[in-house]
Amino acid sequence: MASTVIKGGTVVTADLSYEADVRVEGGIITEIGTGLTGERVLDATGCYVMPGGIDPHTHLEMPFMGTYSTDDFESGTRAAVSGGTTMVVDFVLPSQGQGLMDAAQMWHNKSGRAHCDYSYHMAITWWGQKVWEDMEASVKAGMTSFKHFMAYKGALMVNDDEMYQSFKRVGDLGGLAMVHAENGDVVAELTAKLLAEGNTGPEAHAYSRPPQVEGEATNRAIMIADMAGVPLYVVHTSCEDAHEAIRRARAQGKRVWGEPLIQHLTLDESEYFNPDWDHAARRVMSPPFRNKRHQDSLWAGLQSGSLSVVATDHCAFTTEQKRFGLKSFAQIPNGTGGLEDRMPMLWTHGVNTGRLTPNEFVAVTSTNIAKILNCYPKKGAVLVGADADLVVWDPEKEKVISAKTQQSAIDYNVFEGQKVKGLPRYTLSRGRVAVEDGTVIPKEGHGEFVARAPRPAVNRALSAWKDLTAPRPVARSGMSPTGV
Ligand code: DUC
Ligand code: ZN
Ligand code: ZN
Ligand code: ZN
Repeated sequence: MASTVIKGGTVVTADLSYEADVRVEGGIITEIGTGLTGERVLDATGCYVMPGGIDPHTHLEMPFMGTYSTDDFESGTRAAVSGGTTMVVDFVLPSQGQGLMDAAQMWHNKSGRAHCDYSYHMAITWWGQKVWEDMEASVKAGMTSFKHFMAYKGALMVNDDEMYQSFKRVGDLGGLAMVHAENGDVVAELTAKLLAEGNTGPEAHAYSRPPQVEGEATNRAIMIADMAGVPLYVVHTSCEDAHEAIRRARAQGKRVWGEPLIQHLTLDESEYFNPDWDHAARRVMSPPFRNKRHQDSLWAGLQSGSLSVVATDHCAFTTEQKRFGLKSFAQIPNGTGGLEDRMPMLWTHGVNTGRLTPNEFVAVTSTNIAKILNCYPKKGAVLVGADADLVVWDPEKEKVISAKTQQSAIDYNVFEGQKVKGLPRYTLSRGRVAVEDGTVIPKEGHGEFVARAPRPAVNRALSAWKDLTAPRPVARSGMSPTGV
């Protein structure tokens, strides 16, 4: 089998930086050392050799708000590898009444053209016996993480009773509970009020989903997860209010993780007040962009370790699709792109500014989520035996982000005009060179599904609620005090 050697670079992992060559054969890393030779040599002089990025939050070709997100598994994963990301985790979204495995089959049918590996989270979009049963089949098929929408009332939202029952089931199956944490009832009230007052433009979007709706829902989900005894992953943590709840939970020993998006870290709410309607509408996503106070909180969370993962929520709609909402911001399809730009933007604004070390960069773009989702060290590692999902990162390479040169299939880029420094020289997907000197070498269908095993051992929250071991007086009903 032909071998490739990445030569002359500095290996950078979440733990260590050291000079070494890396040999790749048959899709995996077979040797790390000095003076290695191989049939093909990739020059990594002056570069960092890092685990390829993992974006755990994408919506490719997702049916949503009356349309489908425009980037599919083909253009989406082409954009991913272009920016140094070698694995995406997309959300299977069953329609109302649809079985989970039925929906997963639909996602398998869409993902056949992927250029890099992928996995799925399962969304719990409705609740019933069929869902309860299918959850076990989902875990057996390697889809062990279950997302719950606390917003999108009347569509995707689940109520607290359903969420508690589902969380308990996830815990029993050794899975990971996930939430989109916004109080959907309050969002619906605020949206109706704003529209009734004549506030129909995209700038009203941010007012319909203030930080409080996210802080409240995040805290509620954490408490429900604690009572259900399940670890919790909070997607798109955008504000201090949500971060505060996550920080507190972690300090109490709860297994809770927060995921800021590159968009929330680098773009702020002033975007919605741009007089150009298209400009503002293209940036409508949920949660909305926040102000600097919240951005500072997210950066501090990454630096201190209270926030664990940087993702994108990549859900790209064209300008034409955004214009569905010309008369009402509530009809603007929610979502922005970012897959291609996450790594260069985080390097530029995180590493080049001194906020993050290169090792911390690897942790928050790849290794942490590989561990949380239980696919480490197959993914997220530079180790012999690991998948050769690698990025040869040139810290001196620069570009100006532009829709004209992007891989994504939409007609604009929310980071348009931003100068980034730090880009892939090579991206390898299971050993295959997918980017060479910054140019994508496409191969549709190269990507494979990554199944993930459940993990019962870590599946217990540590709060007093669960501590029923101490002897306590017994009440007449036979129950003892809860100890809370
Ligand atoms: N938020 C978005 O902006 N788009 C997709 C779904 C979501 O929660
Ligand atoms: Zn969401
Ligand atoms: Zn503009
Ligand atoms: Zn999302």
